[in-house]
Amino acid sequence: MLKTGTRAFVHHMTTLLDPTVLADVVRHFDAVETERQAQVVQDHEAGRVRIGASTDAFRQDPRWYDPWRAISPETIDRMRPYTWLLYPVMVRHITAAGHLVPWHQDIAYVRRMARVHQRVITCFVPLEPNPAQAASLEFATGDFPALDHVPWDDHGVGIAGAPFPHTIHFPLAFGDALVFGDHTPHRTIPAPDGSIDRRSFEYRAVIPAEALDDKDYFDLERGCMVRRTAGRLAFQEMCTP
Ligand SMILES: O=C(O)CCC(=O)C(=O)O
Repeated sequence: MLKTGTRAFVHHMTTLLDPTVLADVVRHFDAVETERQAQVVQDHEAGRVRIGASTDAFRQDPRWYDPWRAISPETIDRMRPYTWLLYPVMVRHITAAGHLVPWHQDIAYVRRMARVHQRVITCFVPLEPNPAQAASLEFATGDFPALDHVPWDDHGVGIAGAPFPHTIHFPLAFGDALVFGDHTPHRTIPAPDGSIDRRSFEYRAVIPAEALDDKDYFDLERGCMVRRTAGRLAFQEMCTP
């Protein structure tokens, strides 16, 4: 169960997702990446590709939700009350210094979206076989209100300077995730050997009562996509109500 009284937190969740399912998903990632990343239809997609993020065609693959389809009740409890994942997930393959995301709070990114959720959490899932030796995330420790952000090239916005004296990062294993609140300042850091070549997913999650109408989510409890319209729940794909 995650706390709701603070929006500045980070948890290293060991073995959150089944490494066998995740490895299958990574094979699919490698198989479709080149073709899907070439499908740049809108300007904002070109900007995303420039920072190591993904086109809509790459993001909108339902297989990215496979690691969540048959999870145990204990795993759902670890994510509660944030049990609806936004669709589509953010997919990244960073390979260059310009792909490193500057210090930011996710609330600043969320507020730039077409439709704004009041509060989200992020579940960062690294896809490299040994994530501890790959580029990762660094977090500022402490409690934070929503901080000022300034414009930041294709990344959109970032926090200026190097403002955080106390930071932390985590030795991740394949199947682990980092779950953090939308006031938690964080940035991308290169691998311990200085290299930058990392695939990852960033799932954003909300409390179902705080979900938006007419938008798709993946419901961890039902193991399928759901959507609420005028307050009524509609199920998609193979879903057991
Ligand atoms: O994937 C990264 O390196 C950065 C991700 C990030 O900043 C986020 O999930 O908010």
